[in-house]
Amino acid sequence: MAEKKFLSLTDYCKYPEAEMKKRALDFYAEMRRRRTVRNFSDQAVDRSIIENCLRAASTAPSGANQQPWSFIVVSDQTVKRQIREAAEKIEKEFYSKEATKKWVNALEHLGTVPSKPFLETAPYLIAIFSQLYGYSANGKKMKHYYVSESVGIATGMLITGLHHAGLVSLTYTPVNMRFLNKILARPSNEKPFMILVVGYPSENALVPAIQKKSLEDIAEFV
Ligand code: IYR
Repeated sequence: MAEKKFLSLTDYCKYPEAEMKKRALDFYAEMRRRRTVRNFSDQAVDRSIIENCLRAASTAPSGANQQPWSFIVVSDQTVKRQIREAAEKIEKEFYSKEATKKWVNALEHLGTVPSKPFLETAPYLIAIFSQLYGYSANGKKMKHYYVSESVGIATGMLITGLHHAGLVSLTYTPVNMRFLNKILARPSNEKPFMILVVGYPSENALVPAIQKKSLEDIAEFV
């Protein structure tokens, strides 16, 4: 029999309206607790937690369902050190260059500096790559659609899943990340999207005193 092209939407759950309101509010309460953390503990995290968060991220919608992402999970101490060394080289230049002065000023309230010890302390660095193009079954180059949107959505879902599981993360993006292709032996169709640093916060972790914009400031109902 030919494979079915469409299936019934059997997994959809319709909740009573009161329950929907509670779910939306509860989810907001959980999400507003999420903070980007730069002070990590070296406490190990069971790999199965990361695996299931990645499975959750992999359910993200993507252009033409091409799923143009690769998640390289680094826990090896030597590889983490290599990533730290390469990243700090980029950061030293970033923080000292005249060309990025305005940008560096805009970051002042975050307290970021060129030194990135979390790249060695945190148990996992998830290097996320965008597949700019793919390959069809016969080895021909295949265009990928809406790559940055797709990878951004999957990354957002990963960040959400990790938070939901009880971990913290840092979206880390040095200005040039091509060194990741070399260190992690990724093919040239893969462009580094970000490093997601994952683990537990250190005991005395501090986060910047910053606010999110209000609903009125970000949304309009027309
Ligand atoms: N990559 C640098 C600079 C930096 C850039 C942005 I945009 C930030 O939100 C935070 C930092 C660093 O991580 O220090």
